[in-house]
Amino acid sequence: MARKKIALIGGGQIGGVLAQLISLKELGDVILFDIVEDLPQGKTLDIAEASRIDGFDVSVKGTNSYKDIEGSDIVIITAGLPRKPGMSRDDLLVTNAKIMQQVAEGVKEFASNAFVIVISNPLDAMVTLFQKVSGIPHHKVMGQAGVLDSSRFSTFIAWELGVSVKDINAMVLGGHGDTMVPLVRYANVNGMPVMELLERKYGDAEKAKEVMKAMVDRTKMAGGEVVKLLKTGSAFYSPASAAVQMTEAILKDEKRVLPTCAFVKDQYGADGVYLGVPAVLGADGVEKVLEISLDEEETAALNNSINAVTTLVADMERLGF
Ligand code: TXD
Repeated sequence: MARKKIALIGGGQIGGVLAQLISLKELGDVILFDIVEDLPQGKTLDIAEASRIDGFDVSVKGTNSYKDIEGSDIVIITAGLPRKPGMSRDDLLVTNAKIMQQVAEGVKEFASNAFVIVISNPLDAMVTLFQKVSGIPHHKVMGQAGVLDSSRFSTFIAWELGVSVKDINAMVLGGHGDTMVPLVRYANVNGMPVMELLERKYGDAEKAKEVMKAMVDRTKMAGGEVVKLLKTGSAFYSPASAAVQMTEAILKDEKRVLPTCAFVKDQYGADGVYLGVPAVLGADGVEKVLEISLDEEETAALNNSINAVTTLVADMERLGF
């Protein structure tokens, strides 16, 4: 079987970690694209020179030419500016939309058969724009946000309960912004509801709710928390790990159920929009969106998030994108 080819558009912080992780896991040959001359070449040379030490054997190269992404099986897009302290993801709209248009043209010309995972912010709008400009079918174009947001939520739960994060299952749906919806009721530790464990820990249902609310709020603001600490950019290790998990699910046809920014048709009260939902990822990309019942509060929160995403996309379209 021919080796897979993975193109990374954007050779900044996330792009660099993606190139390293994909090489370490030998998921395929890596081509790292950036408009900055020599940057992707330098990063990939550095990564390749660790191959003897880490024992991986794939080709990892940098480029400033879209031609080199030709024949890619997967394209992961991080091109665009990250947030600075005090900025919301939506503040990046105009700058990153211009970049995303160029990227979509490049991918359309040279890798229109690829599966595409968009990471650039504002995520939901960027995925929508990329799909529109590239014309690549909806099931092959998705965004990464939920895997990371869910991992953040899981990490906080594990710390709070003093148990291994490996046993936490918690999911975040909705858009990748302040309106995201951490699903508290479904969060569990190997099947045991997190809320019950919190109630037992504190012997007080009200206190348990308070503690959970703090974790939910921290999850929603987790990106901003990192931005505030880094001061010069946003999270990059964890978003790269998240996109690699999605890439692996597709390349290995794993049928993983991962919260994905996927095109939703008449599910969860949304129709014809990209939204964070539980999706089955396999050899056909987004193979299915799984629907679960939501209570009144969860439905209201998700509707609020759908509205935020729709408004942002409408703003983008009004700006001529
Ligand atoms: O979970 C998520 N989805 C995210 C998304 C979590 C964290 C950060 N997220 C967003 O990813 C962030 O807000 C940014 O929009 C992207 C990329 O973040 P990163 O930290 O990697 O940003 P960098 O280091 O600034 O890298 C961006 C690179 C940089 O090297 C630029 O030269 C390049 O993008 N760039 C371009 N590449 C290709 N084509 C064009 N036009 C272009 N313009 C800039």
